[in-house]
Amino acid sequence: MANRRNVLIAGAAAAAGAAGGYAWWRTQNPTSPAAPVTPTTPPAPAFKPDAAFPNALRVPGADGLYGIHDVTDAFTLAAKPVRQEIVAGKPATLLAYEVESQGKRLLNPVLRLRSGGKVNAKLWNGLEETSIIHWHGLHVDSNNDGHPHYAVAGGATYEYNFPVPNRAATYWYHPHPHHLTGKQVYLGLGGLFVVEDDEELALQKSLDLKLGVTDIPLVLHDRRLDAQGQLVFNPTDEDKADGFLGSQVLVNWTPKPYFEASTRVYRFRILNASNARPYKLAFYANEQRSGQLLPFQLIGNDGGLIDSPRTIKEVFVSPAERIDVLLDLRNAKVGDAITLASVTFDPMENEDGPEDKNKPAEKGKDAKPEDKGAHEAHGAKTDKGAAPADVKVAEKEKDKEKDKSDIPEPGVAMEILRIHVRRKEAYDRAVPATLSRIVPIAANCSSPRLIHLDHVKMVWRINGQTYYDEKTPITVKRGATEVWNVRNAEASMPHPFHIHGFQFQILERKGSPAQQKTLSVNDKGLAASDLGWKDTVLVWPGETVCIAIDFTHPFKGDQVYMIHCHNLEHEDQGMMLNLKVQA
Ligand SMILES: [Cu+2]
Repeated sequence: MANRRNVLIAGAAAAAGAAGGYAWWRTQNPTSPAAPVTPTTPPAPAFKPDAAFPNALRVPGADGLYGIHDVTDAFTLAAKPVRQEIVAGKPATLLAYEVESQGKRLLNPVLRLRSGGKVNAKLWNGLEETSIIHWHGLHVDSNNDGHPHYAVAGGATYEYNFPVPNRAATYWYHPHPHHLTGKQVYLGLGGLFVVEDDEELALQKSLDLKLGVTDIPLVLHDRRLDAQGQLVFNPTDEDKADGFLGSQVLVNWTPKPYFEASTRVYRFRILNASNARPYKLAFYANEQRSGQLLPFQLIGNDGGLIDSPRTIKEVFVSPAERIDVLLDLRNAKVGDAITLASVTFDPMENEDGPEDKNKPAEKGKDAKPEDKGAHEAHGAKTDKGAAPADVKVAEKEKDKEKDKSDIPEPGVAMEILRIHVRRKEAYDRAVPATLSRIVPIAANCSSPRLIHLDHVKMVWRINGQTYYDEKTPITVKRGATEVWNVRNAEASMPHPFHIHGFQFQILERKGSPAQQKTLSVNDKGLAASDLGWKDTVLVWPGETVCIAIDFTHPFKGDQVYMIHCHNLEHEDQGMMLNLKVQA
């Protein structure tokens, strides 16, 4: 079985190379050094990034912003304002977690440790307001979870002491003080928490992956920057209701970034750290912007590796979700350019109810030929036909854009990262057919607990309720396996639903919009990005997502966690409830 899968993957790549089919467009590139006329390979021509993406992507390294910190001994995270360039030559004020380690200064470090390892960390709050750190995705007790109840004042500290039993995955950490999470995350606070185990290390070895070199975290933040390169955060009432959106997507705090690659397999660990913007991520060849999307392999989600690689072309990633993907550039040519983009979608596709929707063929009849150009200009054409439904969306979004200056509405296409293939590399590794074993939680959706996402008098609520520190409206028994139907109202918005302290499994999507159904990989309506273990799930208007959670834990006494929408403006306005796990 393993061999057969390897053959299929290798075969597909070889066929694509021969036929020019899947991706590797065949435009002649005069600067390509692929066919040297002299015995010595000429030096690669001077590299000039294109004007649209002029800045080298910041990647995690030994120090500075996103420097890698291997967690061994106790350390202090100082949350404070720092001077940091976002736009080159324009130092900006950013909030960051500063860690001093072995003479190095790290900001928002990538914390890395082995599964089963211990964290002994002190938060020093150097802000002029309360704060607390939430370890997003980690299975810890309430004292260490970063519940807003434990937020500390400026100048105060909070001690964290916990083991990390989680399997290998890309988790993250960010502030969680009530009413202030959106602002503090937006202004810079947050970082990745990479857990490794034997399975993960075996994968790194088999694919020759190295964090920060060929295993690249991509943290997506949509942000508004002023002419001085400073972050702008001034939410209006409308922004508070919808979520605060940026005008451009920064990657690892790099605006308009490019990444130089060689002809091999790259891993991208993508975190959507945006306050409110969901993305529909895809790769396409730069010269064929209107052409087909490139396949890539999804290998993991929020809670780590899935069972086996899934070849996909598009994936929704809502705020706080992570995806782990492989991009195979073995058949690319030096000089090729690939773009990572968010392609067009309709965040409100289902708002009139799923019954009237999911009929792309009928919608298609309305499409006018001239719409196609506008669609292609958005770089959003898929290989699933002309996608005329998307054309109308693009037009609708364009109208909205006019109203809202330079802030693209959710679902408007945005280019994110340019990847330039710069070097030939001999690379003969094969992607393993089996990545992990996911043991399904024994449960079905027959008698679920209902979690209803809706608004009351235009304020977002869960089960009609808002957040009170002292109230615990959701109580479950320790050790219980619960099944929840997370149902979003039709007249709603996409809500990324997050549970603290426990990874869950998605059992079924019901009443999904067509754009979600199209990505299904099984008869339960799950996309590849829904497989395996999750801590956050995107729920569309009119949709119900059935999830299973095992509330087993090793901690003493009652534990109080939370459930909330990870649109940070929704969370801050109270779309959040305490979740008590009763001993
Ligand atoms: Cu929400």
